[in-house]
Amino acid sequence: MAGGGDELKLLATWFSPFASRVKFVFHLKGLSYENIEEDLKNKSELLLKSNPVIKKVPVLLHNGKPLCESMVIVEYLDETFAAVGPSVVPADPYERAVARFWVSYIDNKLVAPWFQVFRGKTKEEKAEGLKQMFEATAVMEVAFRECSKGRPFFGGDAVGIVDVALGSQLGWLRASETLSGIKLFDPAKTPLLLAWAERFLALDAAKASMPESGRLLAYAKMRQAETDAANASK
Ligand SMILES: N[C@@H](CCC(=O)N[C@@H](CS)C(=O)NCC(=O)O)C(=O)O
Repeated sequence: MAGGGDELKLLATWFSPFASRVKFVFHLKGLSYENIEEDLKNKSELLLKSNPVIKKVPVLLHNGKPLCESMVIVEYLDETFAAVGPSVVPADPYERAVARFWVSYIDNKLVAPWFQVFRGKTKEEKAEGLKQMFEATAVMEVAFRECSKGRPFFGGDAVGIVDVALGSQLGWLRASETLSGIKLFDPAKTPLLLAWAERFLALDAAKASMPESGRLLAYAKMRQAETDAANASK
């Protein structure tokens, strides 16, 4: 793998879809890195020192210098190692700005409501989260048509930052679908996203960066049971 001379360490947890975004770029570019597995119930001094503001993974340590927030790290790696492997950030300023808009939309309108469904305290809260997720998925179907212009990815012929942002969430989205029996990506309503998801998951970088589906499903089941028990006792 490339990246010789640079020390790249990633503070992560195996199940984190946000850490998967960064791992995806490492694998896509063929950059060597050291994965440091965090226990989020007992965060290390290194994590607390490196990300004192939000105290979350992923954190990149580039030659010892910390950087937080998954998509900030993705763009930083893309720029810093521009000469190594494929690029995920569009070179054209307008296309770059549009792609960043969709990344922000994914985090605010799809991922945030998903947390509400998973962790919501009441049935109403969960139902509202689910409604918002379906609305956002319908919007992303149209966004895919517009961004891809008939090509395989949001980024066109190759994956871009929108693919990385959404694609790395697919493991959790699928685990949630299995647990709830509710399909978010639907052959009738979101055929383009359904086909895109298959394409994304078939990429070597996706296989190398995303959690194994059986292990993730067991973990999601356990977390769901923990959350339900905590809500029931309130
Ligand atoms: N917006 C952040 C989200 C990161 C995040 O939520 N990480 C979770 C793991 S999936 C975490 O570290 N949680 C620990 C905590 O909430 O204390 C990013 O994109 O990096």
